Amino acid sequence: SDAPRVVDPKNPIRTTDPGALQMLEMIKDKNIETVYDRVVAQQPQCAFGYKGICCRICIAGPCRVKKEDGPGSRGICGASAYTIVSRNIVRMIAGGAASHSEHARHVLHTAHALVDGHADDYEIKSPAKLHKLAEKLGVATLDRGDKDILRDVVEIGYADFGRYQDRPLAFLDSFMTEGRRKKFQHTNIMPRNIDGSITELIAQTAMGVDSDPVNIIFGGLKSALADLGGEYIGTNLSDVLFGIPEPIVSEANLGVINPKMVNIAVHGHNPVLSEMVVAAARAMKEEAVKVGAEGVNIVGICCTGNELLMREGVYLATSSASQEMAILTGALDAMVVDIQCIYPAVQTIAECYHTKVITTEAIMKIPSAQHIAFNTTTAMEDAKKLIKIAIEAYKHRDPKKISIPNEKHKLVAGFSVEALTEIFSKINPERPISVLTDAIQSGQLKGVCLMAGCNNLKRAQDESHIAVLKELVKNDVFVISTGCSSGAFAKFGLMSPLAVDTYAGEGLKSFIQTLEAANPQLATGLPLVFHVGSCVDNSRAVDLAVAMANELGVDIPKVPFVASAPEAMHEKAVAIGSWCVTMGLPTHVGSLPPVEGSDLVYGITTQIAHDVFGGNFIFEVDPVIGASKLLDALEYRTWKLGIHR
Ligand code: MSK
Repeated sequence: SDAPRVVDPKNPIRTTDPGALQMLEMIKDKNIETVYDRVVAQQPQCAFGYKGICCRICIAGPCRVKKEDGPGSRGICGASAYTIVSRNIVRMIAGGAASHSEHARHVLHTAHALVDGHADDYEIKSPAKLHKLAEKLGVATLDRGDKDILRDVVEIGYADFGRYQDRPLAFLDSFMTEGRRKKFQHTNIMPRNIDGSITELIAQTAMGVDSDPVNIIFGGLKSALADLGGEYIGTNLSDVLFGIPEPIVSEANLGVINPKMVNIAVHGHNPVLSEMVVAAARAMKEEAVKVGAEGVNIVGICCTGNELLMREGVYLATSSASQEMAILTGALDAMVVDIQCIYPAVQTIAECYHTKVITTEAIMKIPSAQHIAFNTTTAMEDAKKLIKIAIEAYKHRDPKKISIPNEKHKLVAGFSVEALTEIFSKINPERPISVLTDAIQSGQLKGVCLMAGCNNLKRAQDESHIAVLKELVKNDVFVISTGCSSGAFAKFGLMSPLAVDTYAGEGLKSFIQTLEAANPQLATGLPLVFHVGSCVDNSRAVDLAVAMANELGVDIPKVPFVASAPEAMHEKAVAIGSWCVTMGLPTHVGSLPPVEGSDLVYGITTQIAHDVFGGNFIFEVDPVIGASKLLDALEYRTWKLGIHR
């Protein structure tokens, strides 16, 4: 096998997160298996799978491309490496699009139940967002009640899932530049619905259907855009129901787990349940006090954590790869999970402690974990049940098992595009986004980078996120972040205003200081990196790129805007990266997806994509080199805009 051994046996420590490292030290003699052990045990990983040249689409296989030519160079049906690699990778896009869209569908169902009077625990928290959204979608607002408006918006959302007429996805089309709209139509990748795009892609890549890698990849890109449509539904309707994020102070890393309180981790992605858990926790403080605790402490993990951090200031305990660590503190009384990125192993570890793992969604159960079906009609009642289970578990804590890392950092989060626009508007109320584009045109900033994505233990956890960020900010790039990339920065104290002085280049520092001076109401100051939300909130980054394109009078491929997922892992990250490319963004990925088995597919994603869409993948596992390639891409774009430095 020539699969790269990604874990150096001499240095098997797979995290750089200071909280996780402390936790591992605390449990080192306890013989507890974690993800950091399992990734080592998986080495070396399968070379065929690694390169994407293992085909398991029919049960004549698995077929593996073993040779350069001859019968061993193809699958039993004759499928070439390029067909196998392209089919495999686009099926990952389908998985990602399905995940984001199911999340969106749940939020949509909740909004639908609210307007129909079946979700009394919810409300329209941001009528302003509703009206803005309605206007974008062409829904009339004059002399209409908010629930009536929301009903029409929800209908459009549902139509986007199943539209059969030849019209584009409203929750995508309405947010695009004219240039992107035309490009998607012209390349035949504009989806007309979400469910159909995903189904079509699975059918297209079934045994004996499409073998043309270019056609397969374009089918994948259509699903990637359907994924973005799902993200737009998820983000916008969550803002309507739970409020538009505004700058908010909080703390992150395992030290936010409080030994004196009933601790409940909410983990996954969907705010529909977790927002209720936060409200129920506030209402049930006295019940916690009755068992000797000081109250109920909700902490977040992964993107459920990000959703609550952005809107409620809930502490972020940790991110994806270190999720088991929260249970190992011995002071986590319950872990309430919804969907996506939840390791089944959390239950195995919880069984060594008093911690209750509770699943809540019909499509997400873990053997031996408790399941409480969450229902929007009985949302508060369900949330209270969950809190009661945690309070009961608190009584069974074993004080000898409690060891909480002292690692935690202050942070400022909550930077929706609306919040950023508001901040910029204090300098230029007429054209707020020009504050950002003018800073780029004057050379104060080099451009903007979206940092997104997961943890992937092919390199030590968070190492690449931190290294890429430090290179970018040192070189005056304005960085926005989502998902577990945000989690990394928050846990390391890099989402704090204090980090600006230490890490920002002179241009970025002066830009942030100018914003702070114009916004004295933001008493906490502004951070080094701006948290724009969870995985679905990558749609906010597109909103910012579109606003910049409109301000500059160009299409997105000309905007000095790049993206990076230094530790991409999930199928959702494959979908996000793919639509970033169609959007015209140079997109760095620091963990190689399985495309190296076909030079043709590799070339399409890294080069030909650029000719067609103006964006392309930059696969680079070395984070410093990856960052320098992003800086080159930004420099090229500023030069093309006529900005000579
Ligand atoms: S949680 S998809 S590991 S960012 Fe959104 Fe983190 Fe990636 Fe899950």
